[in-house]
Amino acid sequence: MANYGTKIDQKWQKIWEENKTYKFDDTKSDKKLYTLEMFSYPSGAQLHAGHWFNYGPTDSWARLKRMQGYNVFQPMGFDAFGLPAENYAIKTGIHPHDSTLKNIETMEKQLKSMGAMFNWESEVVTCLPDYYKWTQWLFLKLYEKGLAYRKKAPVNWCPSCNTVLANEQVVDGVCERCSTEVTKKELTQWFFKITDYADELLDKLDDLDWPEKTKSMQKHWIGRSYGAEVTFKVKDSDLDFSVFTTRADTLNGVTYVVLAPEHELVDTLTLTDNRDAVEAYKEVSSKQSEIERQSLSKEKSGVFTGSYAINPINGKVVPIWISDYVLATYGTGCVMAVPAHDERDFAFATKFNLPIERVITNKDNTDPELPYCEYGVLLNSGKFDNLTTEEGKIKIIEELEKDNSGAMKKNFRLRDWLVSRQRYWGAPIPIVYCDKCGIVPVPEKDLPVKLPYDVEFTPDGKSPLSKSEDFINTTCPHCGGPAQREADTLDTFVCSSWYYLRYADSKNEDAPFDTEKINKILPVDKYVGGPEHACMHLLYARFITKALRDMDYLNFDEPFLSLTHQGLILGPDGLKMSKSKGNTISPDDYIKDYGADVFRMYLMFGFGYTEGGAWSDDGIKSVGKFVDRIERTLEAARDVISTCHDDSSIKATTDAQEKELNFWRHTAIKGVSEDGEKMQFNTAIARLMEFTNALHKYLQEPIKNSVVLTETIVDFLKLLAPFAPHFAEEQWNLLGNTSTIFNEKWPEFNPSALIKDEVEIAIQINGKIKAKIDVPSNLDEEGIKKASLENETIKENTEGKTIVKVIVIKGRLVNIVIK
Ligand code: ANZ
Ligand code: ZN
Repeated sequence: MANYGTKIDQKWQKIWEENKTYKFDDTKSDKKLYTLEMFSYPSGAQLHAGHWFNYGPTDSWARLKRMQGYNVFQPMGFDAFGLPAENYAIKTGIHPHDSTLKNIETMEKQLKSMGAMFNWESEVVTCLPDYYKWTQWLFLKLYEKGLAYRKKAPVNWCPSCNTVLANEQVVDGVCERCSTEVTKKELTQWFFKITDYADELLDKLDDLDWPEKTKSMQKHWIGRSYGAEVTFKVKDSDLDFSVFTTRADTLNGVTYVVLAPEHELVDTLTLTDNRDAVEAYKEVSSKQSEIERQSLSKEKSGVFTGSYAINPINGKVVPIWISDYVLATYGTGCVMAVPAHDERDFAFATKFNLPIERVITNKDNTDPELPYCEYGVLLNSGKFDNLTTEEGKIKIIEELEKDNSGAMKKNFRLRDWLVSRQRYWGAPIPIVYCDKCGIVPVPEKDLPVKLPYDVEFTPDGKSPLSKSEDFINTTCPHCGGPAQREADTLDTFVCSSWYYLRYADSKNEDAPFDTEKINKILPVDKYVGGPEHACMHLLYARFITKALRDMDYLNFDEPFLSLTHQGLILGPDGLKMSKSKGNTISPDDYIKDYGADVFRMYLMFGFGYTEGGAWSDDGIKSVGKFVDRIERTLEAARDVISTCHDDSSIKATTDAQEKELNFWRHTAIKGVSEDGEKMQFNTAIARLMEFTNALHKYLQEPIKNSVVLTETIVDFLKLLAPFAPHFAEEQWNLLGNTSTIFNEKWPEFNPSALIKDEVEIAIQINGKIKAKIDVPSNLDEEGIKKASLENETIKENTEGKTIVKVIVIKGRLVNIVIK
């Protein structure tokens, strides 16, 4: 095997490091390019194929941009706090701090073996005090601005991870980490007020160069709907409550109202006779997940409170029920039920024999079957009859506004971000509770609030830090009296919500970052990572950027201008890699055999970057052979060049051969530049393969032009360099160059070289292709006809037949009609 393996890798990695080849010049403001890959969790001790697929091709992209004159910043670090590291520690019995730092060391080594242009001098590790000090600072700033607050609320609880979860971490009713069914718990917790930014988070999505699917997932998650809040008075009482509806047009069709079982008025509205049933129902529904409760197919259940409400539009009296299909946390926690025009209300009314009143008909006045959930024309709606539903909605809200019984209202699905975690391995929340002074933020000068090392961290539902006397007991920063520290730690997504800012000024000891500095380096121009963070990390980071902007710490609106999700590399069996299935691919073994470049190039050539696919050993073998072939070809080329120099004579090739070589050279320059830019690495590498073939063919010619040959391999190596950095650097060096190829200018293609002098013509007989021939592109119709009929295959096929007609389509096709 050729010697482009680990030895060459290490040689160049060392030289690049010593020469600081990839150092980012932060004094230059021109053509800065911040390329960022999602940093990894150091939970398992190994870098896997997925990391490689994220980092390798992105690095190639960044190298290409560098050669195009960009000043590239490509930092790397570790998302080191959080459940994965803690669970790993629990499994192995090693303290999370020790195992994490050890894993980081291993992963750093592996990452370095990739030979990526990472700016290691800007590394961040989120579990180290010099980082989490500033995560705590961020918390304090949000607190100062009223964007961090504490409240008692029913929260998602994972009984297996023994901690609360943010809404975003509950997927289809189960914990996104361990798939355990999530339950509800009433707890006092810290929240970040991300809902303050709901509108902007939604509206600004349109400006971003992000995958459409990710944008639409975020849009849906934020879930803005326009509707109305309508107030119903309780009959024989001075109480009232509001419902949120997107269909105010149906107000005349309300036949009952429903409160969520957790609604604060339920107890007051429940009459003595109904109390037992209501209590029993509340008990049962508290055990259900939101997903179960919202399921359309679920049999409807509920109980009557005994009280009635008054419809503000027509004074009609309707019963007040409770049911679990109404969620406490959405809208106002109660709905006006319109069984004629809403499926769930229809099912409920049918089951409990409640009246169903049609208020919408088709535009052509044919009464559609109920429930009818589309738009149409109003009827049974008094003075609003005959209005379209769209007009009716507006008119009815206007009517309600007159006596303040209703108003337009925007509503969001997005909830505030719950950031407290009852776990050990996270940044302590910098808050102190004092009997006298209440909630007291830790002053900035006392940061970091250090995470103590000696803590019993096996999860049991209580915050591990609460069991550490030394940590918990402190003095109040305000009055100096005895006080207690907050025992919860921060959701690890808080750590990762701002790491891309810290990279730009990672050594700053006086501040999280210098505003002037980061305004120069940020926003991130290209962000690459998995799609699984659409509604978590990517949303949180956008929120934090906007919040810091509003505090004047930065001057940009969005953290990540352009986003790409790499696909998933599957095991050879086409299934997701997992240790239990035994189908994982360990990059290290392959790198030992093939070197980092072949591994990286296979990932780029074997898969669509955003698609991924199943690993194949044959695939990497064939890329290995390709690199072998390049090496042999370049060696042969160098031989030719040096013998020419020896006898100091420049041999000339024929025009046609040079033209042919030039054609493939410029086709490759164009293709690699355009496809590489779009991260279409597989087709970019295919262009390099064609180019290699052309080079190889040219070298078979008896006479060669060494000037042309030299120019050509210089371009070839430049085009290859982003994809096989060590190998290309070595070959560049063998050509006698002493400085790095990555300081070279990217070649530009010459459009005139792309015009081929010959064109390929397909020859058909009675419409079926029989042969293909190359003819000069300026050959006239007669000439093409002649050349076609002289072709051997055509001669054989037409022998003894009558040629009725010959149709020539210039530049493409000849059709011979025979009988
Ligand atoms: C009356 C009505 C009539 C409704 C009709 C729909 C159709 P989106 O679009 O998702 O915002 N709703 C409001 N609060 C709810 C809660 N806490 N739990 C369950 N359902 C709730 O949905 C808004 C609609 O969902 C509202 O409009 C309300 O039902 C229901 F023919 O009000 B509608
Ligand atoms: Zn105090």
